[in-house]
Amino acid sequence: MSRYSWLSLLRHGAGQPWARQWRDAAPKAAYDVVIVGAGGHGLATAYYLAKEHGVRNVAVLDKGWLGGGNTGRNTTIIRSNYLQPESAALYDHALRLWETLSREINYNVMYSARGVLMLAHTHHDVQVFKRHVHANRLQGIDNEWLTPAQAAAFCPGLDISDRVRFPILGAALQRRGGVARHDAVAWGYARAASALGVDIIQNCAVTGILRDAAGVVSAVETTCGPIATSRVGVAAAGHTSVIMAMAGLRLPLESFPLQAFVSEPVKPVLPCVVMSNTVHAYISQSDKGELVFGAGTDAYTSYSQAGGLHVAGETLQAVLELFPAFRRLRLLRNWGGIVDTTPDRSPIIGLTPVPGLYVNCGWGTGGFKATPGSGHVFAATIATGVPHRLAAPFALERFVTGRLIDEAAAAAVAH
Ligand code: FAD
Ligand code: PYC
Repeated sequence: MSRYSWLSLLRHGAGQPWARQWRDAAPKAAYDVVIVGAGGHGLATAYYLAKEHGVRNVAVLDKGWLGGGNTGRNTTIIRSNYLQPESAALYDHALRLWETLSREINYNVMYSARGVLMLAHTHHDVQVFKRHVHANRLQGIDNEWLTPAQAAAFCPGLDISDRVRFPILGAALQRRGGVARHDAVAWGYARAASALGVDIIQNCAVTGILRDAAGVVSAVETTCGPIATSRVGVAAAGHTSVIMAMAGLRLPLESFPLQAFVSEPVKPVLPCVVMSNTVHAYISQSDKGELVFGAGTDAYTSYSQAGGLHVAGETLQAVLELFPAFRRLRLLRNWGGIVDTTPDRSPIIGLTPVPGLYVNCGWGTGGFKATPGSGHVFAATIATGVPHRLAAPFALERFVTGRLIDEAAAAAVAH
């Protein structure tokens, strides 16, 4: 793989053709590890397996195209202002990796730490966000409380008057929070993993998980034939329950559609990310100029990637409640993804009762921000067979022991 640099840009500008970014691999008969799902989490896992653990005989299989799941459908908000110490540590691990990711994988993922502002409109919001601010500061994570005037100074365009239906009483700001380019994250990890020998196989759906006489994983059945392996890592987001059922496992997961929306592009009008639980919407502006926004999941479980029309209407109403001026913009597109939520709104990362089968799921509406950290700790867990220190609290067993990690409030607007 040639490294991207000013020099390579000059060479290609002078006519040298660009090479393919990753190999279009044909499946081999056997691999040391098979990862199911070529979203950001699966690709990052494969990259760190190869890079940090020397496990290079790895295949990443996807039933569609890489990054075509939630990784390519999300609104790209990145932050680590979670309440519980276990989650704050995990998400901040990811945030630290974001800060150097473009250099690490030699691919511009356009991580932009433009600040995430969480608006408080009720006294309950004020109490909850101040609690998050205090907890985060004790955990060594940046988060600060702003008065309405400070919030408007940070994010011009916010209406802090009391003429609006839900006046802003203050806001929690995480300055290191921001956004990144979702496709670039998938492409960058794919390119870097492929360069280390990982096979990325698109249009290859896993249809079965086979076990030997001792019950240990021995192969996966796929639409491109059987593949032998003793370790399978599932990172399939909304379709995790379907895949785990192939091994006879039922996980505490529900899958819901979650929608995203973009407006036509306009000149820079919104310099930061704004989230509001009470009005129930979040919004940022992409580097292309589009306003990118969304709100909550559908109320009913579904595998439809469309989502309910009434949710679209409510999301538009909420955004316009916050920013009435955006009423004049045209909506360009909207789409949905299938998010997998757990009862405590925290992910599940680790081993399963089936030897050789590992799972990384339950990120619900908030797993994009975790992508590098999730891949990093999942790779260590698969490589060693022992949960990574930061992944250990997120084991499946917590739903038996009762040591839940309740992040319903930190999950913000979405669920
Ligand atoms: P995915 O990217 O969904 O990848 C899973 C892959 O598994 C898919 O490519 C799929 O094709 C593949 N697959 C499924 N079944 C099979 C099979 N049988 N065989 C082979 N492959 C299979 N998170 C944030 O942090 N910030 C946000 O702002 C944010 N906004 C969101 C907005 C929307 C509209 C949505 C839908 C989600 C949002 N999220 C956000 C959540 C985030 O997108 C996800 O948590 C994260 O992208 C999950 O990544 P992943 O790699 O686990 O899953
Ligand atoms: O987790 O920050 C988040 C988020 C924002 C929009 C969807 N999820």
